[in-house]
Amino acid sequence: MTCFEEVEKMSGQHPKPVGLVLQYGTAGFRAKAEQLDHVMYRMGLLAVLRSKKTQSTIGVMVTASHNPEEDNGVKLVDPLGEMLAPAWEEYATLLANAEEQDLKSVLTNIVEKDSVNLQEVARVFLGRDTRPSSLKLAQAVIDGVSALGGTYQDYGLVSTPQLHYMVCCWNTKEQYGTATVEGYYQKLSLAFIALTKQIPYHPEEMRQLNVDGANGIGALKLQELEPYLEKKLLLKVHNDGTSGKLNYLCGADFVKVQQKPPQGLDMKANERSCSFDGDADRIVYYYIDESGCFHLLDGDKIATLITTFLKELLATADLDLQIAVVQTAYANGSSTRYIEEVMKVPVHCVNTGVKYLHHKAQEFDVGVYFEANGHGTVLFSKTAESKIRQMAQDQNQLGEKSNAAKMLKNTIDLINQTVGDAISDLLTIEAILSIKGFTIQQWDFIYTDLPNRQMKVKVSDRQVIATVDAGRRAVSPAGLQQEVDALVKKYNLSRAFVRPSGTEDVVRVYAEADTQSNADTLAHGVSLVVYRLAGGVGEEPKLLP
Ligand code: 16G
Ligand code: MG
Repeated sequence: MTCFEEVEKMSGQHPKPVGLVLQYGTAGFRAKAEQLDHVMYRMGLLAVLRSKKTQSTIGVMVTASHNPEEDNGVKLVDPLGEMLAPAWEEYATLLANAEEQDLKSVLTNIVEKDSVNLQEVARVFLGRDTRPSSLKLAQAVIDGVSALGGTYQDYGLVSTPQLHYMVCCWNTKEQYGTATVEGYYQKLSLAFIALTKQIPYHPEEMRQLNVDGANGIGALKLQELEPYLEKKLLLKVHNDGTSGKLNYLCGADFVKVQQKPPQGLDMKANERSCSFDGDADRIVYYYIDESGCFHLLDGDKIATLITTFLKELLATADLDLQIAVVQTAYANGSSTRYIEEVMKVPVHCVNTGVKYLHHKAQEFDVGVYFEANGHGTVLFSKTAESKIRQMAQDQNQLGEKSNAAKMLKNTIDLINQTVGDAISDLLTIEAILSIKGFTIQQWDFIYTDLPNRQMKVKVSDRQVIATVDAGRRAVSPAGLQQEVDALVKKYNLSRAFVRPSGTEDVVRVYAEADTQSNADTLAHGVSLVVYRLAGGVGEEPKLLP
């Protein structure tokens, strides 16, 4: 195959560090930026093959999301804006780890196994985050795309969800929207303004929202969006990247895991604030009350708010559509109980990782999925969408029913159905709060979170831990789950689980219980069990001070 000659020639400029083995994990490849040049080049190659195979445009996003600034990563986006198909994740891993001299045969194997027609044209959409290393790594992707004769469009600095959106728009012949960043702002802002049309302008302090941009791409993109919002929403963007470091002491992951406000954001009591992560596909809200106590409104609270809103609208519109919520093991027990028992909406628990939630949510007319960490969106089935659009257009429908259908239609247009999107989620949440006239406290009081704690344990090989039941029970090493169960029994309203991280070389421990101190002690106890039975390395886990 002559077309691989150029690939081999160019590959010399993107050498693979000897002995380096990486895996296409939960969210693509992630590693120290200086280790990734060859991976980027090869993902450019793979994107071309995937594009030929699907006869569609494929996305390549250069980002390591909430990881430290020194890291980087890459993920591929499939034709409708979904995550890369699992079989191709394996190809990605094989390709990234192939020694120089085997590159050609790995490519040939993929082509043969998946019957890729090399004569097809290939097109790749490329995006990158604000990391200093991203520009050079994006160039390596371009080299890969070009070496295999593909064409590309470089969108430059975009959020991950913007790239997903663009890929979906292009491949649906722009039915989903216009495949430009302006098209994205226009679609979202029009839907936001239409959704909140009947609400008079609230006083300025209610329209104001503090946003911690994690010193990343989200801050830049929000500033571009703001003029489209006609002052219905006043965004005060902090950690906008002009001075601070990406994700350092700020961002959604920091706030969620540390359960405290980010640095660089001076909040007054009861002010509504939120944080994005480094590539703007996660969002969490929070506030500080009059006594200085910090309150976090995470993905579970967001899912509850959005589901309440949608369920009420579906009832008012008298639309018989099935709504369900998809969560992971990290969902706070109080949220699951509230959604199932009070709201009477079915909840499904799946493995950690966006692709699992997304996939499950596709089974319902209206599938709301959120990870506790703030990644989530709503999926509407084709049937649901057409019923809603039809009713919204129907001149014979009057009053409340017609109004509810129109609001549902605008919500469909506002939410990014390709993937969780901090900007689109922010607008959806703000619209709902504004329509319901809710303060952040009223939203927070819907249910009370169970105190919880997350810890990490370093072990020599985290793969010794195998889990079942959506990551909630460990089946190896032997005896581990029994010891966890025994510890859990000692507390009230308690729950704990351990799972190997898909993005870091650690085992994660989660515990919740009736009080913070019980959750802390339980998490610590479980961490010690992991350390002892799963080959802990370094210092023993310590109880948090
Ligand atoms: C990635 C996943 C996220 C998941 C997290 C878990 C995507 C796009 N992102 O960030 O959904 O919650 O990994 O990380 O799938 P962990 O395996 O290290 O706990
Ligand atoms: Mg992210």
